[in-house]
Amino acid sequence: MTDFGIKEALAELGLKDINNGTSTGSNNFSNGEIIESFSPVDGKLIGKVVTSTREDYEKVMEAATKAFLSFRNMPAPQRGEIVRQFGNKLREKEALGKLVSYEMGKSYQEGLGEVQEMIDICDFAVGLSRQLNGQTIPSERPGHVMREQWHPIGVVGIISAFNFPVAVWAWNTALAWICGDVCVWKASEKAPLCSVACQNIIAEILKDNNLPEGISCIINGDYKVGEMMTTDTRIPLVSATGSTRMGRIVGATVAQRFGKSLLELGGNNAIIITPTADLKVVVPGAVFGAVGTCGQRCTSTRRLIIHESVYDKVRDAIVGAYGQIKIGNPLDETKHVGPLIDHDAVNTYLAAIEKAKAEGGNVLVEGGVLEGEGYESGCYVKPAIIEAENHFEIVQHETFAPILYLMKYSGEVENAIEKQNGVAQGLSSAIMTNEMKEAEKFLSYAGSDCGIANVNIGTSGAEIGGAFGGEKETGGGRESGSDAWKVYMRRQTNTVNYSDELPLAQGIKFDL
Ligand code: UN1
Repeated sequence: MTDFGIKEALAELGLKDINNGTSTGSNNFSNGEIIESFSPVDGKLIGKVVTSTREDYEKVMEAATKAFLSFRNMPAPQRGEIVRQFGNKLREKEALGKLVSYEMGKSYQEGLGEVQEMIDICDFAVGLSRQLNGQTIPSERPGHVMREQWHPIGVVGIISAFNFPVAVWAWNTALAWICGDVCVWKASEKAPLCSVACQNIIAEILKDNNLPEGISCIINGDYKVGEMMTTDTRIPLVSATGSTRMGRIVGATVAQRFGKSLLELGGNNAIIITPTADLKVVVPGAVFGAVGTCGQRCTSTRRLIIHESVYDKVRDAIVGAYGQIKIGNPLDETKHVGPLIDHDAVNTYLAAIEKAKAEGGNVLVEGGVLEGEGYESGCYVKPAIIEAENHFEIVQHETFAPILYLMKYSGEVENAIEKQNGVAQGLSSAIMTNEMKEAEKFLSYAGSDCGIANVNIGTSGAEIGGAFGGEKETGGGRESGSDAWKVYMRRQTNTVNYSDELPLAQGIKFDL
C-alpha cells in the first residue's frame, strides 16, 4: 500500500531519523521522558519527542529572555522581513501539510489549508510590521503633547491544541515576532512532531539571518510543562488554545500573578436555517462544518436550528448528503473525513451518542466505529446526526467529534437566536437567510452573542484577516487579524512638556 509520500515528507522536514527511535528535543535541550507520536491514520509510530524537564525549561527561558533583549532593538519592519522569509519557506512546504494530515488525521486538503493559514498570517504580519501605530492625543495643557506607543511585551508563552497543530501557533508567533516578542511554544502532546517540524523551518531562517534561536523555542510535555509557563512571571502573556477546562486553569493561574492571557477555548456553534435559506448553500456549509476535520475544529458546527416550516426538507437534504461522505485515510484525496485523534476521542464520541439517546435524542444517522481494512487504527468513526433539544445536557456540552444535533424553532428569528445563544460557549455562529432584516437582526446587539457571526456561510473556516475568538466560556481572547496584535504589546502613554511652565492637569493649582 502506498504511504502517500510520508517518508519523503518526514525527511524533508528534518524528521527523518525519528522512525529509527532517534528523538528530537526542544531546542536540543530536552532530557525528560519520551512522548511517542502514533498516527491516527494507520496506528503506526511516526516518531518520538523528548519532554522538557524543569532544568530544560530553565535553559529555554534563559535563551528566550536573552534573545528578547536583542530582538526588541531590531526595527519592526526588519522583524517583518524575517516573517516574510518564514512565509516564503512555507510556500514550498507541502510536506508540512502532509505531516499535519498524517499526525493529526485531517484531510490532506485541510492540512494544506492549515499551511495556507500560516502563509496568510505571515503576509498579514509583514504588512503590520510597518503599522504598529500609536495615536497622538491632544493635551489639555499648553505646550504639551500626548502620544501612545506600543512596545514589545517580552516572552510570549503559547499553548496549542492538537486540532490545528501548526496554524494557531503561526497566528501567535507571526504577530508576536513583528511586535518584537520572542515565543516559547508548548504544542499538544498529541501532535508534537508538527511543532518540531515548524521549529526546524524557523530555526534555519534565524540561523541564516544571524539571529538567536531563542526567538522561537519549543518545549514538550503535558500540562505540567504548561504549568511552568503559566506560573512564570518572566512570561507576561500566555496564549492558550484548547478546552474550557484547561482555559479556566490557565486563565486563573496567569491572572494570579497579574499576567495577561489570551484564551481561545471551546465552541458550541450553531447554524440557524430560516425559511428563505438556500439549500445549495445550507447543505455544503452545514456538512463541511459538522464533519470537516472529523468535527474537531473549535468552529465545527454542532447544532442546526431549523425553522419548522422547512425542517423536513432541510433534514432530508442533510441526511442525504451524509450518505455521500467517504471516510478513510485522509491522505487519500477521494476521502472527505479522516479519523479522530485517538481512542480516548473515540470513547468520548461513543459516550456522547449514548448520552444523547438516553436524554431522548432521536438518531437520524447512526454513528459507530469503523472496522476492517483501512480502519486498523480504530480511530475512524461515522459522522452522526441526532434530533435533540437545546437544553439536553449533552447538547450544552462541546463534544470534539462529528455529532450534529438538529432542532426546530417556530415563529420569528428571535426564537432561533435565543436557542443559538442559549449555551455557555460563544465562539462561532451563522444564519442562512435571504431576508435582509433577519440577517441584520442576527448581527445586531440583540443578535448572536458569539465572537464570529456569519451570514450564508457555515461556522468554520474563518479567514485570518478578522479577529478570531469568542465570548463566554470561549474565553474572550482574539487572535489573528484586525487589531489582535495589540495584545502582544504593552501600551505606553507619553506626555511631553515642551513649554517653560508646569501647568498641572485638571487645572490644579500648586503654587510654591
Ligand atoms: C480552531 O479550531 O482552533 O475558522 C481554529 C476555522 C479555522 C481555524 C480554527 N480557520 O475553522
